[in-house]
Amino acid sequence: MIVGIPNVGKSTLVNTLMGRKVADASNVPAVTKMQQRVMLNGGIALVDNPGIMWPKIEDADAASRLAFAGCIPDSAIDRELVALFGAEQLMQRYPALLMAPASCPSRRLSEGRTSGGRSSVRQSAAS
Ligand SMILES: Nc1nc2c(ncn2[C@@H]2O[C@H](COP(=O)(O)OP(=O)(O)O)[C@@H](O)[C@H]2O)c(=O)[nH]1
Ligand SMILES: [Mg+2]
Repeated sequence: MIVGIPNVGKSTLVNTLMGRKVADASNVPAVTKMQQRVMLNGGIALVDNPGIMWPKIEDADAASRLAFAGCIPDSAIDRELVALFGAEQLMQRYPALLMAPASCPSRRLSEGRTSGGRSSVRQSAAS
């Protein structure tokens, strides 16, 4: 039985274990509408399920974290506010990772400019 909040990879796990696409998976929540049972080789049953959520989320931060994680459909959230909330969380929790060269386009850009005038954006756009 595969159970969890929406959009965390339950159906993808089923497909991976089966070695082929048997369940719809998507980067939006609430794609799996019904329970789906499939059999693995060896007689093990896998049961994919629609995501489950708390009936009522009273804590505003918890709701925002769930929204930022993609558990709540876009039609039910203010995308700009959720994005700002998420950016703030990431900056508070992972400042070093955000500033690492591989994850910071503005830093790559400035590095490109100081090393001979050809920015990495121009290079990748040309390739
Ligand atoms: N980065 C990453 N993305 C994943 C992983 N598993 C699933 N996804 C993506 O997460 C999104 C939701 O997957 P899905 O299987 O539909 O989630 P479900 O709603 O829990 O069934 C899809 O865009 C998947 O491609 C994973 O292990 N890593
Ligand atoms: Mg699913």
